[in-house]
Amino acid sequence: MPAVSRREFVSRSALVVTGTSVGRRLGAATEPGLSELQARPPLIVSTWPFGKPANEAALAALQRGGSGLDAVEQGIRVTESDPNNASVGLGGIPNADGVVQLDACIMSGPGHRAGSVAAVSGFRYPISIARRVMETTRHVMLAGEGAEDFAAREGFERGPKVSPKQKAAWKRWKEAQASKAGGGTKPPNHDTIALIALLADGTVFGGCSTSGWGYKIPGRVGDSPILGSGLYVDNDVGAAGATGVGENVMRYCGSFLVVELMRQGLHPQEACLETIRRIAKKDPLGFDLSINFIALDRQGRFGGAGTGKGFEYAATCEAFSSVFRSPGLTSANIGPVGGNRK
Ligand code: SD4
Repeated sequence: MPAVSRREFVSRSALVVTGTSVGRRLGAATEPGLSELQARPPLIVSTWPFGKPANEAALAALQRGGSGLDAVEQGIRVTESDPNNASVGLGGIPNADGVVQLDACIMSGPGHRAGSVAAVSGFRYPISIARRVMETTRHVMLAGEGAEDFAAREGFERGPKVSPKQKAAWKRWKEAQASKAGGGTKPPNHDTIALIALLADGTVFGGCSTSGWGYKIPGRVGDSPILGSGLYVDNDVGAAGATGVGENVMRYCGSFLVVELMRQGLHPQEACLETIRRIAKKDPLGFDLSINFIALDRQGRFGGAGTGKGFEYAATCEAFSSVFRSPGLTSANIGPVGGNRK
């Protein structure tokens, strides 16, 4: 990977970052300057405003004396158990067959350990199953029926394969698909929780969980359970996580790239921006990719970046728990060199 010179990077980023004014209020979220994006650990950062209560649960787990893995697991379980969250856990939007299939992974910086499950139905807490895969098996990833059999043997809590609310919406979607008008039905939005944590002792942990792309082809697995794509942790450097269209993250090992750019010295937010720029330069869709990253490093610096107008993420430490708006990259402001590709 070519080294990115900091001077070159900063001057290029000035061309493409939207809305960089320091501390500007955007709705409930603040878009701060880089110098504000640093906190004394323990520090927890996660995707979307719904990450804030998850972060707070993670911090509480640490304050009770829990480990970094406990913090990640307890935090993500908050989101997985929210029946109103249509993109994480069993309240999520189902696949095209009307069944919610969940993806999740967890990573420990110490020991560089990882566990992952993909396309799991009928269990409430895929993040906990991923942790159990990591801690009790010789494998890293279990998928589909095998992962469900494992979860059943381990006694994990079950739940309905789809919520009544999402089942009704799926039926309407099916009917629209079957009718002539259905041809243009847009797939629903989808989100993910990626949650990364830096502990006071400098160790780094992370997890990721999603129900994935609504009405996806059964068996489809996105970036979220794929190490290096939806999540990556390196105890020497920091951690990164992704949300957005998994197909556009996993082809580029997006979270791994963010961490590698931090290893080269970039601030986490600059690393997220540069990753998106690198991906957009190669991809035929340019900046129309719908991808977003969060990152933190061992110095307690953190940040995020997304395509389009950017996105909102949550950061929590003992001094604050807030939702921030990331800068966004669009084809409109990249200029004549890389921009306006369709
Ligand atoms: C996926 N990346 O399955 C997840 C979904 C997501 O915003 O994050 N959507 O592709």
